[in-house]
Amino acid sequence: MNSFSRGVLFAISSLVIPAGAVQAQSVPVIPAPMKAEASTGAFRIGKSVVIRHDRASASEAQLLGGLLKTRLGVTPKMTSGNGSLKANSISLKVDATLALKDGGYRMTIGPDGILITGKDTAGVFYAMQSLIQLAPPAGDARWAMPDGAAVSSVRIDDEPTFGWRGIQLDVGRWFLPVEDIKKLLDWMAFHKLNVFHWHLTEDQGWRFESKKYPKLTEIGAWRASSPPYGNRNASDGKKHGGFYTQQQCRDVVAFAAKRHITVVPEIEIPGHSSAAIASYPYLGNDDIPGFAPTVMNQWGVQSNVLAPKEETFKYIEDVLDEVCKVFPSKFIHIGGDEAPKTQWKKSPFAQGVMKREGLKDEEELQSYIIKRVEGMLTKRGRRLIGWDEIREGGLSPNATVQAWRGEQGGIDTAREGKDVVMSPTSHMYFDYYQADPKSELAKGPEFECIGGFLPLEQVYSYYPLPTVLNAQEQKKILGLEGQIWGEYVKSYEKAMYLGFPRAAAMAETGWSPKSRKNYADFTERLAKVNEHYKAAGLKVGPLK
Ligand code: TNX
Repeated sequence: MNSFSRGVLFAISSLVIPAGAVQAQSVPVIPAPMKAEASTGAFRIGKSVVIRHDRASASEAQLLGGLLKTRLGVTPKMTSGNGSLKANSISLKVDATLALKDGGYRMTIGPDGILITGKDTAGVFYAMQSLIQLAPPAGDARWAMPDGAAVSSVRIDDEPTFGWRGIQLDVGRWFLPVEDIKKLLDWMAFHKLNVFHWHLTEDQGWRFESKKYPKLTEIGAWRASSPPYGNRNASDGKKHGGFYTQQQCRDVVAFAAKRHITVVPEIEIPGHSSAAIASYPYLGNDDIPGFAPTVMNQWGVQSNVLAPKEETFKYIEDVLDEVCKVFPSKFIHIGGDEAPKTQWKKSPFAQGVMKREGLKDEEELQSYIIKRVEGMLTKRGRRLIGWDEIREGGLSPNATVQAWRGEQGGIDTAREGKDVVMSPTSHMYFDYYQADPKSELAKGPEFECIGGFLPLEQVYSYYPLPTVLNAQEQKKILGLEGQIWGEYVKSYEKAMYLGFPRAAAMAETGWSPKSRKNYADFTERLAKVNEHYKAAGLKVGPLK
């Protein structure tokens, strides 16, 4: 259908379809709301608009005020209100009796005012995000009109489908400053995403300040050289690094919390640990020939893994203690992926531990380590989440598994009655090419990706509930998470180019009822949502 016939169709349908019967699909919001009924007229948001809020919604009102200030040039007046429809007002309130899931909301937009009722403060916040998407983009001339910008009348009932709607960002490979993290968090919030999985340690860099182990950042946060875009075997000869102070991490946590995003930190154990072992060589398998750990300058799976020494366990416990004090999240991610067993095979000490503990192979040694780490987290009231390799050698009693090598690890975990987050490479790896690699690379070496091919439609097509699971087992699937691995992500701009709009496609799966999902309709809404990206100067990937 060309845009002319679409226009005609729209004109006809607005004549013949009575108000109230307009399909939810036509509301240009991503993720698509559960239910949306458009009606006639509009509310105009102008400089004189008032934000009325109950006590519970004070923080949300502040944020809405900030969003509107960017658009109107002035901060709207704020006042307390009991949450009834008032002329020229946007009213916010929480009503825990609302018959919607947590995070759900009802929003009525009409000429007489806007009324937002959240099941909780998250619900109020999500309604605001829908409102912002329905309004013209920041910088649009309509905001400067005498009466302000019009937002068409609609009534929305909305709630999330999955509780875990995440993005993982790897800052171990390339450090990104706090300001960039905050911008990403704002764009996640825009699409109602609620878990920021912050991959803080890698072979190529340690990014979390430890007061007890200062060398982790004095040494571990820096590498001598990196592969440049365009030649993965070469070296740019430039020192690279950086880390977040605990204060900065707390600041990010608070910023995220206001946006109803939980920060789940990841500290990699026992693999992907070259930077930690380079900082404190005693943590590694220092009894093997040729042991000489360094912060790595190349990508790929590295052989350095933590040694199963009591001193190492003490170190892990100390670091996790600091991590738990800074990050209040229920879940702490301990990595667990890609830990080669070569060093343990060669290390007399590791072999001795296996004998002492009656472990039949190195997989069981890995499992022994993870179980002890789980104990450290349980003691602190936290839960362990790790990549699906933590299943090997036996899964810890209360562990949650993030499936990445396909869905199988997630399926097996759910069958054991344990929780799962789905991130299969086939659909959730946003570090893969989103368009033909040749055409991407033709735009410049900075468009290089690690490999793979994951176009938008494939992300959209994913559904994280494998049909081989029964209803009870499916309940163990907490949700899904898109991965922005960092090898080829040197900048915020690249992270956003790879992350969006694929994160928007994932958000719709995570939030909207399955029955609302329709790719053609999604891309039509995305074209409108892209106006918001563009207005903010954001360059995202292909929109189809
Ligand atoms: C595998 S996924 C890794 C990462 C890489 C990624 C690149 C996972 C748990 N480990 O270390 O960055 O592939 O796609």
